[in-house]
Amino acid sequence: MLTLYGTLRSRATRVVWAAEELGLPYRREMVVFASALPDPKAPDAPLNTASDAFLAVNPMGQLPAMRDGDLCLGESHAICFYMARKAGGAVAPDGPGEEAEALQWAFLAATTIEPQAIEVLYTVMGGTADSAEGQARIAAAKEKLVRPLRRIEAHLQTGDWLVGGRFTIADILMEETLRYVAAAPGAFDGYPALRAWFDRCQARPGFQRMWAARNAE
Ligand SMILES: N[C@@H](CCC(=O)N[C@@H](CS)C(=O)NCC(=O)O)C(=O)O
Repeated sequence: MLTLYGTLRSRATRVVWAAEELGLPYRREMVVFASALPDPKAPDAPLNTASDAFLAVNPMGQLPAMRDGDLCLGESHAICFYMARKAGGAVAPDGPGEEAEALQWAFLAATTIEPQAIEVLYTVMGGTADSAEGQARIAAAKEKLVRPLRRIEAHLQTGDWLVGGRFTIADILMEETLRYVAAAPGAFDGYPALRAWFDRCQARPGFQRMWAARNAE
């Protein structure tokens, strides 16, 4: 059976949510961040991102990772596309056209949106969002997000989902990236269709199951 590695306090949320939505059987193996341990290489240390056993699966030492037989993958988007191809069904892109559209949204999320999303998240998590410097960082990130968010807003004005008129992994990958942006006050002000779609995504039973598991960690 396919194994998904990682604490849900990481981008493992998106691969677990995707597996849930795709109806793909999987087992989850907890991997914690090496940075959270006093000595990640200690013999009694829990499986962590610096453990040799984990590095054998993902030599980048990052979460999430996946093993399916001899296939080992890092990179959350690659894992989601692999699982979608394997599972098929309505949540997977259907055919080369839909797959390319889903990839288009996934690359937009990963390359253009995610750096700004991480900037917002780290500023908020670091507790500096209210400082002048933090506010400036968030404002700069939001400014850089105007073009992609307008693009998504315009697309969602014409339909409920990103690809194929139905919920797919494209929605998962985009929502999980924008979830970090949502930490900024008023992040989606001026983007009503995007806001409604974001809420629709989070109302999915698969998201709710994943979120409950994350909160239980
Ligand atoms: N592009 C990678 C990013 C992976 C990544 O940065 N993961 C974070 C957790 S969300 C991590 O493992 N950070 C610890 C580290 O980089 O050492 C993906 O989407 O899977």
